[in-house]
Amino acid sequence: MIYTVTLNPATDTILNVKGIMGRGKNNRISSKLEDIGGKGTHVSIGLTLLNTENRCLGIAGTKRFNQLNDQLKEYGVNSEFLLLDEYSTRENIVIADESSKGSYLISEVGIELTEEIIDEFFETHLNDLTEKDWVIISGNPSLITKPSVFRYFLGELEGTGCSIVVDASGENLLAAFERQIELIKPNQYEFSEIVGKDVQSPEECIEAYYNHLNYFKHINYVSVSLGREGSVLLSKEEGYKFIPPKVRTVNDTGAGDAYLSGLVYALEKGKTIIEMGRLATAVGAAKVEEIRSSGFNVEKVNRLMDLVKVEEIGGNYAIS
Ligand code: TA6
Repeated sequence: MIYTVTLNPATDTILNVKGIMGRGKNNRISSKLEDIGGKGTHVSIGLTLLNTENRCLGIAGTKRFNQLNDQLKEYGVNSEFLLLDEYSTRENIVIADESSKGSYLISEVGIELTEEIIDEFFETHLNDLTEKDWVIISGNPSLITKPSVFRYFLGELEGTGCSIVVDASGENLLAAFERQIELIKPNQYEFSEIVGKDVQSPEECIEAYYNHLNYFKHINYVSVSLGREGSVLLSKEEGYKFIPPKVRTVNDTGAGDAYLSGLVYALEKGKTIIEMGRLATAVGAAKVEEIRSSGFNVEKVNRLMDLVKVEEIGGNYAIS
């Protein structure tokens, strides 16, 4: 079974604005949508759309939880959350104008997790994990949660023998380097921090990866998103660049989560690294054409798959 875990879920209120957003003017709303916030929730929606059995888990505030859960049910997502009565499920705001330059994301803080809450989460939702299972941690705990709690969570997970995927940032991403991890998905800034070099292109990314292989020895795959440059997908044996086809950007919020759902789908099914990257890139491209933060058109994914450009750029880099 594939489990996604969202440690600080949210609902997204999406405000679509006429014209180009600006200060000192009346930015008029053309439409307002309630959607699911991320990030593991978005990965579960993606896996469900790709017709892969999965369970969407998380820890949420009791207040406002129905606004999230009702939408998950509409997508047919099988979800179970540990609810904390003292908190409210947070609301994030996504503002998308007609510039096609990307959206604005404004997010609430959310819930503070503790090791005791993590223990309760394991007892109630993760108590029968085996080495056959996959756990996809997507999204960070809130900024008021101590980094040691995420580290503790990873340690408990590793103890079950399950396959772990981590899409997190900052100290939470660094905690993944202490564990045996299937896949991480840093963006180029997070990757640059890890290798201590400002990588600006897929080629620089590949070179930095192979010149710092010892950093990644416990991580089987590294996917680095490089914005309009596309992404690179790296393993110790090979590395590829994936360039998405040109699409019309309506709302890029959630594209990374959709991309991850494509990676996880292919990885869990034992597909090749090229098949993983091609599907993930097509899913991410299909998502940005959607007005919502979550979901994508599966027929569009199938059409876009063949338009994804793939270049092998793994090379004989000096391995220090
Ligand atoms: O990746 C998109 C998204 O999941 C949005 O839906 C929004 O809810 C945001 O990211 C949440 O990110 P955060 O890092 O605050 O959990």
